[in-house]
Amino acid sequence: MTTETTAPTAGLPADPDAPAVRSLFLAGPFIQLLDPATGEMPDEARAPFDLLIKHFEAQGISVHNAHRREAWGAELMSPEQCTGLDQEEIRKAEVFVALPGSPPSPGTHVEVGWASAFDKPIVLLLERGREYTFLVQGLHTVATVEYVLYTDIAAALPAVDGAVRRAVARHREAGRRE
Ligand code: 5HM
Repeated sequence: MTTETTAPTAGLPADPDAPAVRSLFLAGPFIQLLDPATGEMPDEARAPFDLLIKHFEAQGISVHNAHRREAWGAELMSPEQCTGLDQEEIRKAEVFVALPGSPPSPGTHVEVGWASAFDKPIVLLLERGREYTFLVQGLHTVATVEYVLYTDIAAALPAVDGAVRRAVARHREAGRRE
């Protein structure tokens, strides 16, 4: 398990031999973060997504994220619209990164299931001191998973980069052995 204190240096790829990553799906809690008065995510709820999206895109990675796609709640899709779209985008993405949420995000847990069933390299961002369900804790026994324990997402960005790099490298290595 990676922590923000033992992280390798930032940047993807900082190591010239590290595998390049072209696309990524970023999942996380959505409905529970909408302000009932406005139907939109308040700034503080958007911040971790916004930070991660900008961080990955600055490295040339194409990021698919439903929160941004749906204008942070202002253009919320129907279940019929978003389900197939999300599944297809996860299928197409090279890496799946998720904040499973605490309290848990039901949609994100469905997506974690899809990503592991599609055999994607997975990075799970877990907030320190929170509880996560057994199948999230144990997902690494059935899929290529890197966990990042964080207190502050911004401080954890180098650890996130290291986890993405390792998940992709381990996945490619496993593919070569098969
Ligand atoms: O159950 P929850 O809303 O927390 O599910 C969030 C996850 O489902 C996100 O990762 C997002 O990719 C997907 N989702 C979506 O794409 C969810 C909703 C609302 O539940 C939505 N579009 N409108």
